[in-house]
Formats: sequence, structure tokens, C-alpha cells
Amino acid sequence: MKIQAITLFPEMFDSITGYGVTGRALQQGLWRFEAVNPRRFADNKLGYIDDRPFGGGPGMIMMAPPIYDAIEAARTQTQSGRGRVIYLSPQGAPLTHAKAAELAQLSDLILLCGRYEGIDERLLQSSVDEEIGIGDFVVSGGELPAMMLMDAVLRLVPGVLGDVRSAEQDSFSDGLLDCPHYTRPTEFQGMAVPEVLRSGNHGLIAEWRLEQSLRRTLARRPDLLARRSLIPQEARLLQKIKQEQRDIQS
Ligand code: 4FN
Repeated sequence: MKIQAITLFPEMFDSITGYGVTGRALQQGLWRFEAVNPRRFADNKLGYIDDRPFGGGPGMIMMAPPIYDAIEAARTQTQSGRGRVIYLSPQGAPLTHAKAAELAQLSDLILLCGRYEGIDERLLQSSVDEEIGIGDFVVSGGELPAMMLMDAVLRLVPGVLGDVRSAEQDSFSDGLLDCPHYTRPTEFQGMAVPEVLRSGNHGLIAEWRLEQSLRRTLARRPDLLARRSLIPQEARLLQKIKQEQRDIQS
């Protein structure tokens, strides 16, 4: 996979290219990265690519022509000759694990990172295939959202995670929150490790973990449960949890 970012701050991407599983995978040649700075395509010697908004108001808007040229330059550097152009934007549909899995199948992503108040709407109409957001909060630019998307996508590219099982076992990839995790020491600040995890009974351990995942999902993210079908074992455990909570109420 090749990922290109259209960004005024290429150095920000040193964090994802230089560290952790994404950094190692880049060194191994499992993906490639290129930043394209739209300042290269400014129509003025000073390199500014923003201007004041028509209609007035605060802040500046990124101009369409230099962004357009940057995207076209990125397209010439794709493996496929085109590539999907994604604008990281609070107007976009929220990023999900399913969307990350879809993007992980593609050979070329071009990630457009906004700054200032955003980008001229005509550029979005002419050149953007898809808008994706990562949450309902104000940020200063699209670079961190782009890197979050990259991390989520790259983990799903074959070979990026050394151990295939850890990608499958992660919470969310099966639509439930994670169960609690424990390691040494067996006691910390008066708190013991749940006995079942030290029992060696792997059937019981798996069932305990599933029950914990269901409890947490029900308590903290019931929206996730609503969107997901349950296998018989999960339905049975969930009934048990709900009955237990009704018993406490009465
Ligand atoms: N943000 C909101 C409403 C209106 C504007 C913003 C905002 C960066 C270029 C966009 C924000 C949030 C999630 C990109 C926020 C994201 C961005 C994202 C983003 C500079 C213009 C801007 C959501 C609070 C109602 C600034 C909310 N995911 N504007 O933050 O790019 O990807």
C-alpha cells in the first residue's frame, strides 16, 4: 500500500513513519509514504496558499488551485494511476473499523489534511472521493486525524502486525469492548488477579472474558451491542447479566 498526505506540515508524519508497528512495517517495505506540500504549487514566491473567505468572517481558507495541483502530483506517484482521495473532515462520516478494513484493501490512499478554516468547497467537489471524520471535537488540522486513520488501516495490512492473532482478538474487530487484562504481580495495592485467570481452565477463562466484554459493552457502549448480532453463548451470558441487574434493582 502507498499512502500520500497532502499537508502543510510533512514533518508531523515522522511520528507514524518512525515509531512502533507502523514504523517497522515501513522499514520492511510493507507500505510506502510520501508527503506532498501544496506550498510547492503556490502562485506566489512567498508560498502562501490561503486567502480570506468570500462573504467575510474570521480566519483563512485554503485555495483550490494549489491543492488541486498537489493532488494531481500525488496521482502521478500512485501505483494504480489514480488512488482514493480522502478529506479528513468533521463533516465526514465517522471512521469505523469496517471503513478501515475497506481502505486496507486499496493500493493507494491520498489523504488531504486541512488547516485554517478549511478548504474551498469547489476543490472538494472536483477532487475528493470521500470525507471521513474521527470524532466530534475541534482540532487545529487534519494531520492528526489522518495519522489515526493511517494507523487503523495499516494494522489491517497483512504482515504489519507480526502476530496475526492480535489483530483478530482486538476489541472492536468483533464489535465488543475489551475484557480487563492482568499481568504480574499477582497482587497490586491490595487487589488480586481474578482467580479464574490463574485456574488454567481455558474454557472457563474464555467464557469469563466474553462475559466481561459483554458487561462493559452493555454499561459503557450499549450502541455497539445494538448494532451487532449475538451468538447463542453471548445471548445467554447477556441474559444472565441483565437478570442479575434486575435482581439488584428489586
Ligand atoms: N477540523 C466541528 C465543527 C466545525 C469545525 C470543526 C473543526 C481542522 C481545517 C477543519 C475536526 C474534527 C474531526 C478531521 C469541528 C477532523 C477535524 C476530524 C478537522 C482545520 C478545517 C478542522 C466536529 C466539533 C462539530 C477545524 C465539530 N476528523 N474545524 O475542528 O479537520 O478529521
